Amino acid sequence: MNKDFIESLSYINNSKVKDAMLYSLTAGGKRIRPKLFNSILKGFNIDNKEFDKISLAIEMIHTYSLIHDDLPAMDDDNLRRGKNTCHIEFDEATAILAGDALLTEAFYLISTCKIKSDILIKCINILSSLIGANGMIYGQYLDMYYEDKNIDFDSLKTLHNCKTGALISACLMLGCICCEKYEFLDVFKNVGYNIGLAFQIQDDILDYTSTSNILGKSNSDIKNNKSTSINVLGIDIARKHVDELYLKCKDDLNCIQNFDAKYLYEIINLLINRKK
Ligand code: GRG
Repeated sequence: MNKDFIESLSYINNSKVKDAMLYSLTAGGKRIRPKLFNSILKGFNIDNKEFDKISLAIEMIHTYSLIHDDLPAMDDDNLRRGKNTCHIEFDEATAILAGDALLTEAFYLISTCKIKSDILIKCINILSSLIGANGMIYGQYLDMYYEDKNIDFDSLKTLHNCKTGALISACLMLGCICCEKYEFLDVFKNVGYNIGLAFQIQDDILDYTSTSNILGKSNSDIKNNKSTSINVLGIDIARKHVDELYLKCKDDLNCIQNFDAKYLYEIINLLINRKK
C-alpha cells in the first residue's frame, strides 16, 4: 500500500506538508479499514481497480484522524505506529496541515474514480456524513467532553460508535454500495458499528493491559483521565462484551444472500486475536 500512496499523491507539490502526509501514511498500521472495504468487494466477487482509490482514501482519512488525535490540543501523544507522532517528527502546524490535506485529498481521490456517478455520489454522501460533525468528529468531541467525568455505558457506546464505529461502518457500507447491493446496506451498517464497538473496547483493554512497546503507541488513557470501557465495565465484562459483539457480527452476516463472508470472517478473526 505504501507504493500506492506515493504514486497516488505524486501530483501534490513537494513540501514539508507532503512529507508529513507520506511519513504518517507509510509509518505502518494494520490497514484494517481498507481490508474491511475490500472484504465486501471480494465477498460479492467484484473486481474493479478503480475501487482501489476508495480503499486508499479510507486509510488516508483514518491517518488524518490519528494525526489530529495525537496533537497537543487533543491526546498529546508522542508515539504512533512505533514512530514519532507527526507533530513530533515535523512540527504542530505541519501536522495540522498534513491531517487537513489527507482529509481533503481523500475526497479528491474518490472523485477521480471512473465508476458510475450514482455510486460515487452515494459513497461521498455516506463517508462524509459518517466522519463529519455528527460522526467521527462528534465522537472526538465526546471523548474530550467526558475526560474527568463519570459516564454510563450507553453514553460510552455513543462515544465509541461515533469516534471509532462510524468510519468502520462506512468501510462496509461503501463496499456494499460499490457492489450495488443496496438491499444489504443496513445489515452492513450494523455489523460495522458492532465491529467498531468491539474494536474500541479491545483498544481500551490493550491500552490498560499492554505496553507502548508492543502497541507502537502511547497508552495514554489513564494519563488523560479518559472514560473507557475498563472504568465503566471492568476488564472481565469488557472482554465478554468483545466476544459477544464479534459473535453477533458473524451471525448477522449469515442473512446476506450470495455473499461469501469468509473474507470478512478472516478479518474479524484477525481482530479477535489482535495484540496491538
Ligand atoms: C478535526 C481535530 C479534528 C479531529 C478529527 C481526531 C478525530 C477527529 C477523531 C479521532 C478518531 C480516533 C483517533 C479514533 C480512535 C480509533 C482507533 C482505535 C484508532 C486506532 O486504529 P488502529 O488500531 O490503528 O487501526 P493503526 O495504526 O493500526 O492504523
